Amino acid sequence: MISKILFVEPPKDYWFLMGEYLPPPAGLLILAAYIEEQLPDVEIEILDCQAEKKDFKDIEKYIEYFSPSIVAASGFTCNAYLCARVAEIAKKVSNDIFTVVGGQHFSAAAEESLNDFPEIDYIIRGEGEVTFVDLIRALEAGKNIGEIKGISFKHNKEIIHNPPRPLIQNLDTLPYPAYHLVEKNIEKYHFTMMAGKNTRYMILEGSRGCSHKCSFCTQWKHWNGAWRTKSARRIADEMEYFNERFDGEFLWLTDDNFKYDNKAKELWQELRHRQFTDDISWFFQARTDEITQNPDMVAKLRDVGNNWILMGVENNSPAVLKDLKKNLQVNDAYKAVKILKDNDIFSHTMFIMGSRGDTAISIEQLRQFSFDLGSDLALYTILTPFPGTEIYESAQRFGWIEDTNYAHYDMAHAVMPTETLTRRQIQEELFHCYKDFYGSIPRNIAGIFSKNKIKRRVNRHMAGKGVLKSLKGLI
Ligand code: B12
Ligand code: SF4
Repeated sequence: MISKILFVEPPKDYWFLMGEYLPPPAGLLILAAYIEEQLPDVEIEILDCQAEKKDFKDIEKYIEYFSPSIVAASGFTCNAYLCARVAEIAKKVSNDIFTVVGGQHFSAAAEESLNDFPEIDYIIRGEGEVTFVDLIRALEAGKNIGEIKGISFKHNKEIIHNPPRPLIQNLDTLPYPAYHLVEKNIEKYHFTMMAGKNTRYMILEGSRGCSHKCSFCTQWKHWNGAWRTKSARRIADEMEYFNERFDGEFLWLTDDNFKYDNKAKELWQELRHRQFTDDISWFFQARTDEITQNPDMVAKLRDVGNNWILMGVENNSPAVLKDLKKNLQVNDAYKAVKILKDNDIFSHTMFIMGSRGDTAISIEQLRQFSFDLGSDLALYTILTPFPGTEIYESAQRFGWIEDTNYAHYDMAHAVMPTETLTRRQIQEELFHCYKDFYGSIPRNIAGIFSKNKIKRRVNRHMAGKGVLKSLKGLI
């Protein structure tokens, strides 16, 4: 009898580059909402260890107390071991508990994970909602798991990967994320650097997937190379609901590729109609080419609260961009930063170093490019071979990976060398990027005295001693 499901958000490390934050466990809330809708008799709880400051001992006690039929967890590559540990604890409490994991890492590394972690019963690959509900129904009815699309599992020591599940056609049919399940924690969710310590931070989905195919990115493969969006009205409805029902004031859209063409105008109309202004700020990620092609819409969305945009600029070298299959012009980066600045939108750029051909000279050129670009926040990262990416396949084939500890797959640790730089040298280069950018006296003075409170806050964090100390610790 499947009567209770416990979702566990394990205790994780902070991504120190973005300062202090506590995110709601968005993926789990989205899944939980669908299960609640389809299987109203199943009792669901979410144990958010980050919000509730619980450790693995507490997880064990909670599983004993709640006595669930299924324990489920989700994690990125750098959190994979934590999810496996949750499954291990569940099995320790009772071997009858079914353990289920999903998400981008486990989908891509299903075979390896089932081999390495015998405590995991089922891996749900790709889109989770329908597959998880089918699994629960099959377990309840004692039906053959082999018929459920999208699942990987072990049967008599053999690993079985059922065929993939087709994607949900219309994302508007999904229920709203089940924030009511974490209501007791809701006032704790915040993102200090982005919105301040006391501003309530909530995550919602505008779209899933991406139509580009960058060689370092897990996102497009996870969603079968398709980009699907909710309608503008539905996104606005969710934003309004989060604000009115839960006082959400800083809303993070999970979109990795916000496409202006498809919905920006309608979204602006919807939000304007609902009198969205600056009181509710919201964020997404967009490509520089999308921004340069849609300056008018960028300006309009600013008027209804979109005050921070993250852009994957990645690199200054057209050859590296080609290698990364990013399909962007370097010049778009300059134009996009200018468009954001002209509209008082906080411009956040991301850079990738550590490509195979990178040298000390090419990284110095990348640094120089990032200074010239002059975005408000520059985050430098190290090329990381996440399972499921093309880079991972090449790295495996050619034996580039020197560090196989997934806990280090956070884009701040160098896990493979380049042709000319050791991992230690890459780590030192990363340190220098931050030291040179955030140690600049004119930039710091401009940050401290900026009229824009976001810029003052970001400057305080990035120019503080904490970031450089953490980066030095990685060398
Ligand atoms: C919001 C976000 C964050 C937030 C926090 C999110 C959180 N709650 O912890 C912040 C800013 C803190 C963050 C940090 C990082 N992030 Co981040 N983040 C995201 C983002 C934009 C949205 C996540 C989300 O909620 N998606 C919506 C849900 C519905 O999708 P989903 O989780 O994939 O879940 C679906 C399925 O995968 C499946 N599923 C997932 N889990 C499970 C579990 C079960 C049991 C089942 C049945 C199904 C299932 O069902 C769900 C519904 O279909 C994603 C990109 C994206 N668009 O997904 C990146 C992403 C997850 N982040 C990524 C990375 C690399 C990081 C960082 C390491 C560094 C960085 N550059 O930001 C840090 C790590 C921090 C840490 N130590 O945990 C990568 C992960 C790649 C990988 N394989 O590891 C992603 C995919 C971005 C990318 N394009 O590469 N992130
Ligand atoms: S990096 Fe961005 S543009 Fe490239 S595939 Fe991933 S989400 Fe799409």
